[in-house]
Amino acid sequence: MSLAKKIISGDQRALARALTFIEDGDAASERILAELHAHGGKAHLVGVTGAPGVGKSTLVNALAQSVRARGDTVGVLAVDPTSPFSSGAVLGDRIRMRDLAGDKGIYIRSMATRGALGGLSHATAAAADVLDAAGFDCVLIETVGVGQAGVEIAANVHTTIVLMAPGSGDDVQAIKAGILEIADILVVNKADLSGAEQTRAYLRSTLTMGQTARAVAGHPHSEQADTPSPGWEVPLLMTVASVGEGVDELLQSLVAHHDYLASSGELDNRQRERMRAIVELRLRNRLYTRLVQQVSQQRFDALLQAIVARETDPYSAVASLMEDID
Ligand SMILES: Nc1nc2c(ncn2[C@@H]2O[C@H](COP(=O)(O)OP(=O)(O)OP(=O)(O)O)[C@@H](O)[C@H]2O)c(=O)[nH]1
Ligand SMILES: [Mg+2]
Repeated sequence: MSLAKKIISGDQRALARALTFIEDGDAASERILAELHAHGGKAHLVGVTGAPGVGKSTLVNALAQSVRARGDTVGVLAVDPTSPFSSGAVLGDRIRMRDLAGDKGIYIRSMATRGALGGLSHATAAAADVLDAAGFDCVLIETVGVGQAGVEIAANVHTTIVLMAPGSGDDVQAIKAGILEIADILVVNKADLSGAEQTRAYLRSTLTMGQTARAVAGHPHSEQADTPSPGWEVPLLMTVASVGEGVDELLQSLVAHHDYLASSGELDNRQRERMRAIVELRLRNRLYTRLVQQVSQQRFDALLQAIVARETDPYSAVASLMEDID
């Protein structure tokens, strides 16, 4: 039986092997992903992002159990862009999750991205597709919301949960980095700490400003001006992930967002954009590989030398290289 068939039949060891292939950028992953593709497209893909230490792992852990309690199956990916090793927190969660040992309805995996083709974002998308094809109803993906990684996750999922915590000043930084724009659901975690209410009030006013600005900017010229859709108002929730407070409400918002996406046609749009990103990245990689195969190292080095010597420029050099490939 092929690895893909084993994955579809619920073999979690096969699933783990496929995810390792993806992590390592192993060529075998392409074949597996190709075979799995027809079986995907059913899972609700959810990204959870936020600054280091805001409680992402703790929340994902609690959310996963809440999803299970509802009777749905759940796959969890903790993606670490910085370290080739699993972070302590994730490992700790894994051990805690052993309480659920024997429950095939839950699968947890932390992923680093050594050498994965196309980097973190691509490996994450591929891993999510594998869990989707394996039949999990919900796939939760934790990424640290620092810089690009935080923003890129949104392109890989259907619903993005942005997590903040009181008192760190991270909220201001995050807002500057554009993290609010990608939030479908905004959560203030560590609501048990002082300052949570101020953080909520601050986010509330920022959200309201953003939504007003969008409504004004989008009104007369927007394509949807004459077909008003109910739209989605970003909920602002409070949680204490460490004791599971507010987690059921968060799950309700997740389900509501999925319903909104499905009924508004936005789910189809997001699926298409995900596939477009995957196809474009593959094409870019393949074309670049072809170029590297067809242009000799000497030719490349000579051009580089000429650029450094200012005898030619990078733009003409690329144009000239493009003429070399068929
Ligand atoms: N007081 C309080 N502490 C919390 C809460 N949620 C999580 N924590 C604690 O905050 C710390 C960080 O939690 P993690 O879940 O590891 O945070 P994270 O965002 O996954 O961290 P990284 O993956 O390292 O970025 C841990 O000590 C948690 O126990 C909460 O709601 N209230
Ligand atoms: Mg974590």
